[in-house]
This record gives sequence, C-alpha cells and structure tokens, in this order.
Amino acid sequence: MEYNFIKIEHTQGITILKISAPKSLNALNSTILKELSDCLSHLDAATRVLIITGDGEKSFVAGADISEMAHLNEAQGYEFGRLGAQVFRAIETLPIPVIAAVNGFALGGGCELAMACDIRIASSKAKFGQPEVGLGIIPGFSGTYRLPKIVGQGHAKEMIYTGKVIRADEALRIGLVNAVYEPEQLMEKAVEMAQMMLHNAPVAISLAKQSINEGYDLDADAAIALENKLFGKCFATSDQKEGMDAFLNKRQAEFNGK
Ligand code: CO8
Repeated sequence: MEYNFIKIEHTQGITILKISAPKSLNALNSTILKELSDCLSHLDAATRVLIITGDGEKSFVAGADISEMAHLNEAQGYEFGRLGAQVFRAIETLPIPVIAAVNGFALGGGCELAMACDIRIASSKAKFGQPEVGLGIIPGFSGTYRLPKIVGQGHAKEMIYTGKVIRADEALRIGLVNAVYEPEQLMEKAVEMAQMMLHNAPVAISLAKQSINEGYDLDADAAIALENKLFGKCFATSDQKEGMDAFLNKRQAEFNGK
C-alpha cells in the first residue's frame, strides 16, 4: 500500500514512523488510520523497536479529524471510534516496544495514540489534552480506558471533564510522560532509548511486554501465574542460554531473537 500520510525510516533495528498531514496538524482521518493499520501489519521484519512521532515542529497529532467527524451519525461515529480503537490496540499489542516521541500537540486522539505506545517521551514544547467534551463527544480511541491506568482516575477525570491542555512539565509531573527534552534532542533521546533496548534479548522483551500488558487487568494470583508461565518460556529460548553463558564467561551477549 502506498502511504500519503505516513513517512517511514529504518535504521538498524529501529523503525521511525512519522504521521504527516501538515495541513491539519497531523489530525487523524480514516485514511490515515487505515494507512497506520497497514503499516503496522507490514513492519519491516528487522524492526525491533518502533518510534512513533509527528511530522513537523508543531504537532504530534492534533486529534481525530474534526472535519471528518462533524457530520457523522451514531452508527458512523461508532465505526470511526472502532477503527481508531482497533489501530491503537494493534500498536499496544505489537510484540516489540513502541516509543512515542511527542514533538508537539498531542490532543484528543493524539494523546490517545501516545497512550497506546509503551513509553512516552516529550519535547518541552509538547502539549497534552483530551478536549473532546468541548466538542460534544467523549474520548473515543480508548482514552477513557488508558488515561486512568496511566495517571490515575483523579488526574484522568480532571483532564477529561475540563478538557484542559497541559504542558510537558505537567505531563511529566502526573506520569503521562517518562521524560521531557529540548525539541532538538527529542529524536536523539528516543533513538538512544531504543538502542538500549536493542542490546537486550528480543524474545525476553516481548514476553515482558506481554506479562505487563496482560497481567495489569488480572487479579494478583492470575497475573503472577501468567508471569510464571512466561518466565518458564524464556528457558526454551537460545537467547536465555546465550545471555547467561555470556555473563558467566564475562563476554558481551549476542542475541539472535530465538
Ligand atoms: N481536526 C481537523 N483539523 C484540525 C485539527 C483536528 N483535530 N486540529 C487542527 N486542525 C486544522 C485547523 O482546522 C487548521 O486548518 P485551516 O488552516 O484549514 O484552518 C490547521 O489545522 C491549523 O490549526 P490552527 O489554525 O487551529 O492552529 P493553531 O496553532 O491556532 O491551534 C490547536 C492549534 C490548538 C491544536 C488547534 O488547531 C486545535 O484546537 N485543534 C483541535 C484539537 C482538538 O480538539 N483535538 C481533539 C479532536 S477530537 C478527538 O481527537 C476525538 C478522538 C476520538 C474520536 C472518536 C470518534 C468517534
């Protein structure tokens, strides 16, 4: 599929995906969501970490496309929400780490896109918000589900009921992002974090992600049992043999992802 609104770069195990719709500050319409969906299911096989960012200096993603949503009826609104939610769930469940490098506005669906990623880092110029109720809708790309998980119900409800836009330093304070950098450093820092991940065993990272994601919604006994099962699985990998042999022989491990 040819992409009109997505730019892709690959560098040594890292894929950088840029949402690029400059006329609308990278707002997500259904074409972009379909491109994203296709891109996720055809990621380069060598990709071990995905970084998602917005093209340009001003915006990560300024929300879902309001001009597309303006005339939807109930059934169409449901379908549009479902499309976005499916794409974001596909990001969340990718078997590799996904870093959101939030370079500017992350509003509505943009904040929700960032929250579907494993880790968010932000430019000092980034702004976050869920302004949907000001448009007569609620967050519809799973924001009511993910925001309270990330920042707790109090902060989530305050952001969603007031629709207020918060700066990167406030997002850091409430735990919505892990770190804030100067704009010109953001991508460098995202790549640096990805490179640290590349040194580690890919299957182990993937199983750790599965354990965290799936365990979070289970009760303690079920979550611990899940971790136990996935921990056991690690011992069926050659990466576990390699990692431990390398440690015992005081050499650098060379993982093959098997
Ligand atoms: N949708 C469509 N167009 C947009 C959007 C958007 N979300 N955001 C910006 N644009 C367009 C503007 O209309 C403008 O177009 P034009 O040049 O043709 O007038 C262009 O981008 C530049 O924007 P501004 O001139 O407004 O730029 P400013 O720097 O003055 O302001 C803001 C930047 C603050 C980001 C402002 O554009 C804004 O408030 N945008 C809307 C933000 C918003 O409310 N986002 C949430 C949208 S709702 C949502 O995401 C719901 C997700 C779940 C959907 C569920 C479906 C059922």
